[in-house]
Amino acid sequence: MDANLARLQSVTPPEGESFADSLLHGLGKTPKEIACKYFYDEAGSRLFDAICELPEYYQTRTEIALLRRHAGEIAGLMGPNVEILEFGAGSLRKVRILLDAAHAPIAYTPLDISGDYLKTVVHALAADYPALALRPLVGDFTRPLALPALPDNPRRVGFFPGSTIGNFKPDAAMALLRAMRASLNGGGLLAGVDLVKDPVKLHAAYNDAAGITALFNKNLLMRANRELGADFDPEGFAHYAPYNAAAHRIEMYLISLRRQSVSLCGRPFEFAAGEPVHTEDSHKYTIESFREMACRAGFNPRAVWTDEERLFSVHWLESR
Ligand code: AVI
Repeated sequence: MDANLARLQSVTPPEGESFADSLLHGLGKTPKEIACKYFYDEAGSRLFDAICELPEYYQTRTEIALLRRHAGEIAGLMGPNVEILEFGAGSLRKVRILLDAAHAPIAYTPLDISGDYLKTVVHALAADYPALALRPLVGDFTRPLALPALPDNPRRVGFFPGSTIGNFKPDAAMALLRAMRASLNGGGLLAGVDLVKDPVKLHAAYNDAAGITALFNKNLLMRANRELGADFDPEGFAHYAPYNAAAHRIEMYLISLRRQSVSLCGRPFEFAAGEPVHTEDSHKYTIESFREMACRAGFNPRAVWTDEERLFSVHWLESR
């Protein structure tokens, strides 16, 4: 065990609703749906990492380039001796850029819904940053968080990269920003936000030629088979991800390719040929529309950085 690495701690109360409950509920609705937070078991988290490497998925490399280019300025805005709290930490790749630039950061608190995955990735970071207190937390950042206090109460800044905010409907996104602001105790938030752009480019990012996004989508069905003994045939469903230009969002579905019946927790679910199961929305913002939402959530939007093609944006928001 690395001396600077605390034991993985759970910070949200045990889920009132399990994967099974949520799936039974969502597949009982018309139209059918599966909540996108269930993408991220260990297999799904790895598939998402593979998506981030795809040539079509410009988000990750564009955001990383922005963080690298402006790391000095970002570190100045964050200030010295901070605790960085990352919401939905994933592979922990991007935070290294902040940790390398920050002035004597005291602690890093990655929060992720996939405890198994977090446990694996956090060790490498502990070895590379021996002076940093690392406090991995497993939990769902959309739910109330009981964050343990650190000795000396360092100023806390939030890090919410990857445009995960886009996976929430606008009302929920604003509520989430409000809740984050509350858990930052007056500290700022650095957020990565994907921008509205050419629909062809957006479509390609969610319909990659190698079919990794399709596998990521179908992992929901495979997860139900693995964890709940369901009998989904992943080949019986197609990945479908159109861009809804009016609503500024990619919508992701699994389409049943034939009439079929699937057994889940002892209950049969009927799917018509062509019937969609909604699995995700990925909302895109303009710089102005995101800043406006952040304002309504109680932040003062300060610096914003974007690339030459205006594909992606990184925002520094100060708590009001
Ligand atoms: C995590 N989230 C921001 C990704 C997105 O782009 O909405 C999830 C994803 N879904 C398909 N590809 C990537």
